[in-house]
Amino acid sequence: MKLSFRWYGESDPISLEYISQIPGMRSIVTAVYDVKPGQVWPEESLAALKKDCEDHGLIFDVVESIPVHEDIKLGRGNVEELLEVYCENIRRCAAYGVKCVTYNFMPVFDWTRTQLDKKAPDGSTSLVMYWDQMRGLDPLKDDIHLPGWDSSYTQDEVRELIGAYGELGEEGLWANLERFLKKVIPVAEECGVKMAIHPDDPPYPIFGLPRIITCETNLDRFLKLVDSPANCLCLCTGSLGCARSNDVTAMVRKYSAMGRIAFMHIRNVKIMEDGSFEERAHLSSCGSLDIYEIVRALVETGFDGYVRPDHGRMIWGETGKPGYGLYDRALGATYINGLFEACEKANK
Ligand code: DNO
Repeated sequence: MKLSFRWYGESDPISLEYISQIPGMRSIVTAVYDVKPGQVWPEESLAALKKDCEDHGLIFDVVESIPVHEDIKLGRGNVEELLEVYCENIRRCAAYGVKCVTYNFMPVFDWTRTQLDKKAPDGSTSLVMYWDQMRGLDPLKDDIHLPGWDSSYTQDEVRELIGAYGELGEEGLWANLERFLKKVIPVAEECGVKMAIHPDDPPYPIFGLPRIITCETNLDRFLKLVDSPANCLCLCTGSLGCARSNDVTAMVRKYSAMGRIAFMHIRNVKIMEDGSFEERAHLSSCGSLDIYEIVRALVETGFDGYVRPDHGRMIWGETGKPGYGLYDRALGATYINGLFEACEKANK
């Protein structure tokens, strides 16, 4: 596996120097952040990312994310032109050494949580989604801004988008995803890039918006849409893991054996009795997922893709971007390293 760490570019309070000091750290996962979805990424920005990483002994070879414009997902407006831009961005990333591009196909919102700083008894804080905080919220009526939602949309735009996705429905979203893949995957194949779709987080409908990258049946369907080694998963254990019905270890074993996981986001999550969930420390005993079994499944299936510790808690008084502090993600990286070393030695 190739150990990686997400870095938000120059404005990230965590320096590349600090990241490079984490044992075994190899790759940087980042993106061009000052360009809107649907626009071409400037070559100078990509060149600067590559150079910054190299100056710190790190490799810029994973992009998270090239965002998919809502009009591509909705299949409206100038889709062909937007798809062209998307392909051009893949080509440009590849020219600067990128081997894996992450994206998602979630309508309107990326991940959904109800609170970003829930305090645990030990004083650490983390992201949570509690149903009793969600219930009663109606984005069509209320002026709500849940954490993680794109603040660039006005409330009216959000309402319009929700209406449009309601009309589109799940099958419509599948059709638009297929159209996207049929255009993009051949380009990725040509330039040696693996496209890695991130699952919906959480993997069930929120406010009636269609969600399709959610479970084994749907992941099977997704991989068959374009049956290519460049059409892969970014298997996020914490996203799939907050639906009790998902057997994350079995999914990892199956898709890794098929060679269709390009990128692993590893983190733990605790599912509560009512289906709410809390992000927890990476250690298996801290949450509902068995991280040891997940790593063992990867090792036994010869996984050689990218791995990153995913969201960390805020600990030791650190402040910053929720989920993306240094300390707990570094602890996560070290734990992941330990599990891989043990599983690899046992597997010899
Ligand atoms: C959350 C991340 C996601 C992910 C996107 C990929 O912290 O894992 O925001 O980057 O869904 O497009």
